[in-house]
Amino acid sequence: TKMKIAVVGATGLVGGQILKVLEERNLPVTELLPVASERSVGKEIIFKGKPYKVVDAATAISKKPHFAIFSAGGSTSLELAPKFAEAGITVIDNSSAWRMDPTKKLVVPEINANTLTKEDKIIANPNCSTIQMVVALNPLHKKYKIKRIVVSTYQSVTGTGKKAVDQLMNERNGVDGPMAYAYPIDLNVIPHIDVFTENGYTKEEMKMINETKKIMGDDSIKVTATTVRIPVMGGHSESVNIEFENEFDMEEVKKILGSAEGVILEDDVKNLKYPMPMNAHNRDEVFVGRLRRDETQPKTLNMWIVADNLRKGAATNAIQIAEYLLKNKVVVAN
Ligand code: A2P
Ligand code: 11C
Repeated sequence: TKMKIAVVGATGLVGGQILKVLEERNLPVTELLPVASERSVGKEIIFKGKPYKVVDAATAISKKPHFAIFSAGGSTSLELAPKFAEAGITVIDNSSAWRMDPTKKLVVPEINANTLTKEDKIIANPNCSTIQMVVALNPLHKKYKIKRIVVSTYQSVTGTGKKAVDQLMNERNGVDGPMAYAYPIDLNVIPHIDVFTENGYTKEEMKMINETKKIMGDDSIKVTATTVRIPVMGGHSESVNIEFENEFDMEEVKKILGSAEGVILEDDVKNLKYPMPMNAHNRDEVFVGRLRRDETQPKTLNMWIVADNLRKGAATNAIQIAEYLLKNKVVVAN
């Protein structure tokens, strides 16, 4: 089989992870079309030991790849994704541009890839902090039905992009440089991710609220969120309080999470085992631990969820969507 794939935003932080995950996994990529802005055209990218030159979007479209994985920001996606789609190319988009569009599917393969058809030419990849939460919660929702989720996040600077990683490292090294955030991030905690909206919540918080309902296909789930940036690189962490409709059994919860697709249960406090971004870094799975009953309220569970936001939160999830489409012959490589 010959499979052509365009990576739009190939020179960015998520783009780099997409290339890395593509090299590691088994997609039969025979031709890569790295796309970036005009200023990067002609730049060389090494993929599977072979050099590829960065091309512009029009050149990539003319080569008719089977897939285009986008990670170049919302406005680039709004402009370019329809052009790829019109040429018959299946777009998997990492930006927030199409996620809440009722005509587009918002997909986490473990949960709802089975809704995808040949008609879906632009497929939205959810926000990183949403993905890791729903991967862990959906199997419990199926069993006990979630009523309400209260989540607080501890998010890696890698979620912001290269500029933020540089800000953190510059501060750590005592060097001046451009600021990705309104405040220093090293030795600090910033309760502000993405822009503030009318209701006082940030856009990141509203993404967690709205995307969770859409992915799990249940508008009755109540979600409230506080999203926070911390000086960490390896992944996002989340403290999650979940109230169920039905009573649960803790041993059964552990069994469900222990065998859930894409989840690794790391819950052994006697041996100081719990998920941390340091360990989740460069892994494709979602790590869950610190399971305990909320003793202030019935049918309510506390847990801690960690994942590499650039992997399962972005690159890996997008590539798993492509893998699903190929495996189920929704997209046919020839
Ligand atoms: P470039 O490197 O040429 O600016 P990050 O989020 O890490 O900053 O990365 C953003 C990615 O999106 C980069 O690869 C960037 O390319 C790419 N990009 C930005 N604007 C466009 C555009 N108009 N068309 C294609 N790619 C773009
Ligand atoms: C962050 N979650 O960690 C953001 C990054 O909607 O895809 C991803 C933003 C998005 O800053």
